[in-house]
Amino acid sequence: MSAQAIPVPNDFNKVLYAPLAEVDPEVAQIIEDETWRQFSGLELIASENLTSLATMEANGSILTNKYSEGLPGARYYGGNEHIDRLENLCRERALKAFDLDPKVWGVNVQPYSGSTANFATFTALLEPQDRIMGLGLPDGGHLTHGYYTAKKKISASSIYFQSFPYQVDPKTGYIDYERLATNANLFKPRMIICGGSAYPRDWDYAKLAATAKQHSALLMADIAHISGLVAAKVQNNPFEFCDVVTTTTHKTLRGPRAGMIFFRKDKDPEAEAKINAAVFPACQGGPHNNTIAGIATALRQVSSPEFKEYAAAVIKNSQALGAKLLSYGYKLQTEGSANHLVLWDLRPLGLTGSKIEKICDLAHITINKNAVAGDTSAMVPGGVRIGASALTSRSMGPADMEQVATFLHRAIEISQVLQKEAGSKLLKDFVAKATTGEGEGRKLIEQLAGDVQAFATRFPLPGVPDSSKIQRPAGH
Ligand code: DSN
Repeated sequence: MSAQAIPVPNDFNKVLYAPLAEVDPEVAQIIEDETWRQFSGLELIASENLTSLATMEANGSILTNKYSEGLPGARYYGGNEHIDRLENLCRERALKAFDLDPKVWGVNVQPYSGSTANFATFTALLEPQDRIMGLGLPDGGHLTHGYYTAKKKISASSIYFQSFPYQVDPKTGYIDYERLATNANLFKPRMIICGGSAYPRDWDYAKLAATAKQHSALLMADIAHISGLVAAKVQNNPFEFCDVVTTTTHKTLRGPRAGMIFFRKDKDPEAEAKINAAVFPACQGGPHNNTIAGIATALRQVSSPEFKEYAAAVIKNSQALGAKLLSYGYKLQTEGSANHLVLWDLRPLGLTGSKIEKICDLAHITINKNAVAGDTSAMVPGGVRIGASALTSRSMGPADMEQVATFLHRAIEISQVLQKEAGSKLLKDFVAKATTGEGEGRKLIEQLAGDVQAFATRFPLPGVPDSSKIQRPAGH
């Protein structure tokens, strides 16, 4: 067949064919700035990672155009023959990545995020006002596991369900499973939720399953943070004990931003129908097919031997960073880490998480303030959470993580100088000195920022085929 000439688009449609830099220089500039920030800084947010070029290509593809409410083979729109293939492939890869028997487990890959995956799971398996127990937010749990305060029900999971959190032992920082069991005897939960956002240790699913069984409660694991480590079998396996497992896809799993729900089909023959109906139409509309393509691509990588090496390296790196911080005499919750993160208790230093987050930001080190066990005010968290997943994706090893810990140590020393210079403990005075002051503290921040950039730019940035071509944008 001879090639036919395709007419050029008419004037008002020309915009549909031009590259971003041409049609929207403002957004293009923001992307360029953010690329430089990711390349020239140290990304230590425990819930973040740096996904692959292939995943980004899939995620930014033409699949974004398609509506496909429903499931493969049963859609509310025509034209879904390729989307059906894609979603089936993604589901197959999801089960394979976690080594799950498709006769026993099913998966829904449509959730837009971890939060909606969790709410859809509650919608599917609970009645309104049923009782749930999850790890409390100030103890390292996640908002969506029933968080509320004395004044307000914050998460929808506490608005529509009765929530009674469990806690870590404030002395050790480890989950207090015995107290959980005692409280479960009183509260009689319908569901126990394992999983957290800032818990540096592995989970004893067998213990939680025993407590759940005693009350005929469902056991759910939200493995958002650790799913890459679970898939690589370098953490305990929740699938052995849980009825339902949710995850995000962009943390240790290193995919695009989304969620998944795995459900056991053999114990509850209706689980599949209930979960699927809860995702759509109960909680969501059309799936984001471009994202599902990104998940599928990431899951293919997860099943590779290299990913298993990556996951093991994440834990080694987190432990190397923790050990170096401990060697400076700092206090870590649980004295270290068994996964991708450490939780650093700053209270013995007279510093707050907000101050260290701010100093680190000024020095191109990205971390987040976080409550530590025993914190009395959620507004002034006493620690910071530090994760190793993203820097491990940048090919850093334990010696590099020790260097990172040395930078963090300098950030602490600088904060102590600034605190003295500010003459008060107020955050606003501290920030003023850190940003506009002309004292020693400000000078030290600039030195640290320079050293961090020089170090970070030695490592490649995933998703960018040739990092040496990344330009420092004007004004940075
Ligand atoms: N916001 C994520 C975290 O930082 O842990 C969880 O959703």
